[in-house]
Amino acid sequence: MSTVRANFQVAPLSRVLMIVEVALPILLLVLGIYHGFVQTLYRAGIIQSSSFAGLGYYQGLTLHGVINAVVLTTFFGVAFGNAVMQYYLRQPLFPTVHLLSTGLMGIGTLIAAVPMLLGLADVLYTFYPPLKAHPAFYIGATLLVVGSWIAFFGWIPLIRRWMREHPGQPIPLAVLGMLTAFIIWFACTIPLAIEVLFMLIPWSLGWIDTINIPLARTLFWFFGHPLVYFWLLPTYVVYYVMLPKEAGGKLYSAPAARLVFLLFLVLSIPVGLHHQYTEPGFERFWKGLHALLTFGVAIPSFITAFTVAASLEHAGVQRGATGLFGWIWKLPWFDANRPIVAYSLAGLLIFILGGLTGLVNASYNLNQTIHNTGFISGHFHMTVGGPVFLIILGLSLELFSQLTGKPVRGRGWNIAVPYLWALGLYIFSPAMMIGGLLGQPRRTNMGLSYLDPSSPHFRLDWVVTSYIAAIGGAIMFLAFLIYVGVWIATIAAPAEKPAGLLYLSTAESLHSDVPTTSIMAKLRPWLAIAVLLIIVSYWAPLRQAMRTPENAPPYAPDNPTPAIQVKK
Ligand code: HAS
Repeated sequence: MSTVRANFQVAPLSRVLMIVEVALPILLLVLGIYHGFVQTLYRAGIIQSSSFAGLGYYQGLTLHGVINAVVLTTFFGVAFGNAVMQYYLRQPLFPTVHLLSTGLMGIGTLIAAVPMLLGLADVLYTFYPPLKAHPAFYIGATLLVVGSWIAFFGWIPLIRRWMREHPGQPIPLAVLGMLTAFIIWFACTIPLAIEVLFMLIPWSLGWIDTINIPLARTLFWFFGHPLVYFWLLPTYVVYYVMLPKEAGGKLYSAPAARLVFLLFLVLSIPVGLHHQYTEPGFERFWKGLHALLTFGVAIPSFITAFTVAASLEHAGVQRGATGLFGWIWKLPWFDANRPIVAYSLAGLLIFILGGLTGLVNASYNLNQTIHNTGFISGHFHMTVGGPVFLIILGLSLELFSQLTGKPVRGRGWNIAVPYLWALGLYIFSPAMMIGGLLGQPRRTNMGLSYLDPSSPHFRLDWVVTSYIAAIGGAIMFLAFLIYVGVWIATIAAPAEKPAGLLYLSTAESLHSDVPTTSIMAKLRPWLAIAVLLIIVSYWAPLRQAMRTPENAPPYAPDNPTPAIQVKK
């Protein structure tokens, strides 16, 4: 694997647009994280209303999920992709394409934010029916997605040009990682576009009265699970490309890393029915097939666990470690000048439990116990809320610093953030998971009678797990406040370097990279298998979902009765 060490000077327009791409979602995150924290307080009965701002439970939960899981991740994916393409391909972005892409994403976000803030879109980040939003929510979300597609389309000519100019070299690993992330994203947002354009928007505009819920949900989960790998792959790019170097060593195997990205391309999509095990209407065989493929998509993460651990061991040995586990203590856990190490290591430690609980979810029988319980919230906070979120926090600040030339201020505080967050998460998520195993639902606004000792529904065990989760939530909130403080100090600092000098540290590989003749240096065969698997796994379930009569009226969870929601 070739390494690039020189800085890359980002063009002035792209520099401004990239600042918007990293800073806007971090600003919105203040609202998103706050609403997560108040959820934990509300569930424990510490506050009576779900939000100090007086919003409804589902309204706050929608803001929390949409900002944290959709807006932040999409903006970061595009910003990091833009950085990776410019840095490794040594080419500027097309200015018009960049402007259009960031503009559409920003406008879409603002359009979707209005109905969410007005309580006209309490549909959660999963937004499938019978929950119904104002049309502006769907239109805004569509613009956000289209903007991210445009960024992706703009990278393709740059990659092709690089390949023409570098015959005999496989594309840089980071480029492959971001390319696979966006191919997965593009492919999985097509069924979402079908659902939104042909079902949800006409329904919310009142052109049709009822909607086929199983079909809408199937199209949503066709998108919804690959989505999580769109979130995860930029994190894996950092673990493979940047972390080994920052930790003081080399990547153990570039070919293994390439295989991981290609396996995700093949296996990320045909697994969505594992979110629908409990739903009727699908023959068991198809749920079983999706279960099998879900175990398949865990394999690239297992390969990652071993490859990243081997790379870290190599780094520890380079730093003088001896013995079987001596490398662990030699890693620069607390080096304030290498914050990406702290953000990565904390994330990896979280992902051990986050990933393993995914395997529990994937098991058809175990899923019957934990589906729709707090266990699921425990799982996804240790995945998207763990490694993914921490890499987004760590790198957003770093990119902002490079794009503005301002040094990161409060470096010691900065590296405290991931460890504090991990501590809070290791309290919050297991409490949610245990609560889930005790039958506690993942969401609730039904009066919380389990908190009331005089109620026949009183559940002391749920009270205890909710309190522990609130303690974890408070620690996570504190970590985020420190992070915001570091951002404010950085923004206030005067620039010390020229603005827009991009630098992404890049590890060499211990094992030589693949030759261009290798199947691992080609995309087409993997794409062909991916398409085949999607057709095989989704053909029958989609037909089975379409058999269901279209008969469901909308439902508003925060406000179930008003006439605006139930069309007469
Ligand atoms: Fe998941 C539900 C199965 C991974 C996110 N998942 C969700 C939801 C979200 C989510 C958001 O099968 C909720 C959706 C909703 O709102 O309803 N998930 C899996 C499986 C995996 C998995 C099998 N999920 C993720 C990732 C996510 C994510 C990644 C976000 C980024 N998930 C499910 C299922 C459901 C589900 C069911 C539906 C449940 C239901 O009933 O509703 C796998 O990909 C996980 C594989 C990962 C591993 C871990 C590898 C470990 C690593 C760390 C190594 C550590 C090192 C440390 C090297 C096997 C890489 C070294 C040591 C030092 C000392 C430094």
